[in-house]
Amino acid sequence: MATTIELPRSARLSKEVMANAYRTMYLSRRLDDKEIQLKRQNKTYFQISGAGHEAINVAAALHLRPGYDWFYPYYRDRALCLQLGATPLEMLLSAVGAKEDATSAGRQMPSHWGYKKLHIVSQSSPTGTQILQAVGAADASRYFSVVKEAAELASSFHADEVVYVSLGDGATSEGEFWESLNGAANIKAPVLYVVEDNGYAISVPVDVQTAGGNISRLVRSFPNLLTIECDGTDFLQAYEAAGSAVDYCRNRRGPALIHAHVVRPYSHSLSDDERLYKTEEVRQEEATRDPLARGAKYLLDQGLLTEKELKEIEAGVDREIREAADMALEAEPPTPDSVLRYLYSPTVDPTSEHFDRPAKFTGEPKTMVDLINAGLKDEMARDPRVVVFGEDVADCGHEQDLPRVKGKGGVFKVTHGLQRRFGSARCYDSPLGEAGIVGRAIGMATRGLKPVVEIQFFDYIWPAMMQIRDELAVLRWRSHNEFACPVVIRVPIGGYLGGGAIYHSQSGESIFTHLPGLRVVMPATALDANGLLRTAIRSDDPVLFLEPKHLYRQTHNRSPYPGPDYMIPFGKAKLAREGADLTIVTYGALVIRSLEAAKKLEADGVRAEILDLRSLQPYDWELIAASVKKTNRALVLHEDNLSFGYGAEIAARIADELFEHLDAPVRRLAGKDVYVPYHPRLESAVLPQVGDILRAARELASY
Ligand SMILES: Cc1ncc(C[n+]2csc(CCOP(=O)(O)OP(=O)(O)O)c2C)c(N)n1
Repeated sequence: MATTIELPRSARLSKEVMANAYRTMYLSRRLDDKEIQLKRQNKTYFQISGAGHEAINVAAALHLRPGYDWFYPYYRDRALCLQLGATPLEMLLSAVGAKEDATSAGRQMPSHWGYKKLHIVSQSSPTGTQILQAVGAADASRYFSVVKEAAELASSFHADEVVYVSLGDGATSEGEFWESLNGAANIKAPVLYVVEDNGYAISVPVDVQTAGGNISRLVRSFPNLLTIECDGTDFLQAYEAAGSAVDYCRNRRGPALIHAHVVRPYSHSLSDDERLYKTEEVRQEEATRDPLARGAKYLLDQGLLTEKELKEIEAGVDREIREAADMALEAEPPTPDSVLRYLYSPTVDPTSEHFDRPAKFTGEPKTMVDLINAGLKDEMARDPRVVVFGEDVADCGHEQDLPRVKGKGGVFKVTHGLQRRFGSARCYDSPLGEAGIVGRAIGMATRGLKPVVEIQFFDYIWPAMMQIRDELAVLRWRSHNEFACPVVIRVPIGGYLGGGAIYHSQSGESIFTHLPGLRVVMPATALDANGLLRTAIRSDDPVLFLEPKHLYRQTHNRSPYPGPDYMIPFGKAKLAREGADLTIVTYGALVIRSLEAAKKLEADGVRAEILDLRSLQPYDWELIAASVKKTNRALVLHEDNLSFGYGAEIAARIADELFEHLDAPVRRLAGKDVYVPYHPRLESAVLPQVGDILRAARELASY
């Protein structure tokens, strides 16, 4: 029987490829040097280098396909980006923060890569967020391969595409790394992890950082994960490793992780001096492993290049960098008036008339849960890109058991029946990890899907905060509209449950309305929930969709089904009650309580006007102003804590812009500045009650 001997891949590399690889490595290093020089001349504002990481970078890029595969590179990946097709001029335009900077138009620090045409997704500074998004991008790949109608609408999808993500040894300590490995290994996501281990995270040595000092040892037992440890400063070794890992991912066998040992000769960044924490011996030993010097020596030793040819390559690169630097220094800076551009979609405006669609009612009145569920079903039927996942949202985690069980569909049953109707590819349980839910959703949305994810309780949204604050809300703005991630996050919120206590009754909407780039809505009725959810899903911005869970199954806020096209624009409040004597501005669970208080106020001859904001960011200033101009008195009311709360913003703006119309100070009534306790008597003492509203309104009316 014949035996096939697999030649090492590197043995098949031509002289041209080797010389070209060296050229990219040298280009990357000299670009770092140029940026350092420019920074020292105060012509740029920040520098962080890829020095020492060039060999593994170029080796990996040679096995990957720009504009075909997807990339989530770490800030040291200059050589990878160059090898994929980014140009020295593009990089130097980032360094000077030029208007024409392709990555961010002067908004991000340099080395925060992002080149749409190459599928290099805009990167941020948090050291672990990119990893979960990469799993999301790979999950999108899985989705497209199963839901063919969605694939037809995708801007780019290839059945054997790979998602590259890199990180440092320090970043492997982030929870998001471990969360991502669990997720990727579980679904066999085609993610190529490259851990570029230069032995330090700023000043922290890897043996202080990582148990046992070696990340490969820790990750080896993940099922479906291929791990390869290599010397990432040795180009040929790195090339072999990357080849095997990429093949593994392309063949859909699972994720692969390359643990590449590299060096970091230029300190952490230009703000760091490694001599403060590295001994001279360590520095000298690292210098012997410099990939650039090793690469040049190999080419000469093997006779692949002569000294002269090497010098010619280097001289060509030096010239190219000089020319690029001259051009970058001439480039126009961004204009100050551009600074607010692209926080939101420039083409889809969810506050516009387009999102104002009338209801066509049918059937009996339904609860808020029913009409959110109906809205999800409508949207999933309308658009194959709508995908629902989160903790417990599926009917049954074991699909084969579906015929024999009734189905769960979320702890509040809001997603009940979605898996059964649309299949397990379109509605599924995620692992219990909120950063993972949002991070993966961001990766999927970047690729054109419309994830509508659930965070089980608002109280548990915090692990996802980094993804929401630093990624979800920011991606479009930081990439100057090159990338977007219009995810909808549904979140049951709030108290008045009696027994919900500290960790099932929290509010905190103002923390999110404070984030530019994020839309925040909170309906109080079944009809509004249905109309606003459709708007959220069809808009092109990320939306935090807050569902007051106390209102889920009430009878007072029910409505017949309004039809599959019913929509309410964002930023439009509802006049919940007309009045002439004072304005109550509120939302969520306090709308019904205000209405009850208003009825009682009638007995005093006071007619309260009640505005249900519904949409918290943007909010309906026009209606607030019109109402306060009419009543001359304003009470702002919410369930969340009083201090630094949502009402402070509204009250301040009324005081500021409507001062001449006021006959009394602007009043606020809100939850006490404490946590919601378990016993219903204690809960009632913390959250505003009808009696409290009545008292506050009477006081204000008689001021
Ligand atoms: C979440 C987060 N925490 C802290 C920082 C500050 N910081 C920037 S780089 C860095 C060290 C990263 O080390 P490593 O992952 O090993 O990458 P290296 O810089 O060594 O290539 C730290 C702590 C950050 N950017 N993000």
